[in-house]
Amino acid sequence: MLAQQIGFFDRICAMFQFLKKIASPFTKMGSHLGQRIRFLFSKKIDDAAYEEMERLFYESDLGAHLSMELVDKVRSLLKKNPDMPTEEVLEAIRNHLRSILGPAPQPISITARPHVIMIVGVNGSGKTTSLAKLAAHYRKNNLKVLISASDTFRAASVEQLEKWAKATGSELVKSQPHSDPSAVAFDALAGAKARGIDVVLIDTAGRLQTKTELMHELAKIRRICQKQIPDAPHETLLVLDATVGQNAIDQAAAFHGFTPLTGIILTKLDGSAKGGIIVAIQHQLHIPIRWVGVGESADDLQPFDPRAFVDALL
Ligand SMILES: Nc1nc2c(ncn2[C@@H]2O[C@H](COP(=O)(O)OP(=O)(O)OP(=O)(O)O)[C@@H](O)[C@H]2O)c(=O)[nH]1
Ligand SMILES: [Mg+2]
Repeated sequence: MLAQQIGFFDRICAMFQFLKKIASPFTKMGSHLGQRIRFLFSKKIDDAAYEEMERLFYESDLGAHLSMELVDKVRSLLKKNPDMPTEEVLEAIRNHLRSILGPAPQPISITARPHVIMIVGVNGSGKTTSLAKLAAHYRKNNLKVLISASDTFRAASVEQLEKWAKATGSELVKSQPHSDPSAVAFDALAGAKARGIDVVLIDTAGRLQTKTELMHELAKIRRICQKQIPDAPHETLLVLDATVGQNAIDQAAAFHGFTPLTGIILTKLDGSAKGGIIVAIQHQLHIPIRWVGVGESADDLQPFDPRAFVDALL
């Protein structure tokens, strides 16, 4: 009886978690930013209050430049209309953030076959897990997926991919540990062309953006892919961990310099109370956020929705 009750309780908890996730991927994020700004407005707005407002924006990872820009905006609005209701000020801030983020990115249509997606990023940012989530997404759309295990640096990564390939019904091309990652990608693309694969997902080893030699390796993988398919990779997605804060900007700028990025997957938003980094990246680098990771399982990946994001932040 007790076991039955516990089972029932677990199911209710799981259902609750699921509902929370589908309600908004950003449920956990930033809710206190809006509350704290409302609290500031409940008192007198003086220079100290503006300073505090700037600090609140900055702590939400919006970056120094944008935090200042937002405070200037509020200052000029209140100068023109000192009695402006708080909710109108907040809506003006939301509109400013929305204009930076732009409309939701159009879903990328798979026009080339195979459509090749290379996944890059620093160690542990969530590359392999995000790749698995993408494999699950494309498999759900009845596309044939092949994974290239081009992280030949970390032996365990092949095991990790074997598990995911099996779970998602994807094919896997792998090689010996420490073999050339470009050679694996070359073989994967050859196999994909021969076997009528729709989507190729290339996993790569984690690398620090400051290690130039390793960054050149990414450019090499790209060149070798083009020997098989001249316009591959059709997408290069940088996986960024939302919890690292402003360092994500440095990562994005450095990776973009070595291999042009077509988009960003921002992971671990389920564990972040911030997320303003999304706007800071758009503001400074104009690289679209395509997907957000909100957990560790295969279906915890969602297309980025700027409107839902801004509403959750404020
Ligand atoms: N909570 C949460 N955890 C995540 C998310 N994405 C990945 N992880 C976890 O982050 C850890 C690292 O994920 P990996 O996918 O192995 O990261 P990686 O970038 O491939 O790592 P390396 O290949 O070693 O560079 C794992 O424990 C994942 O389960 C996410 O969106 N939310
Ligand atoms: Mg990995």
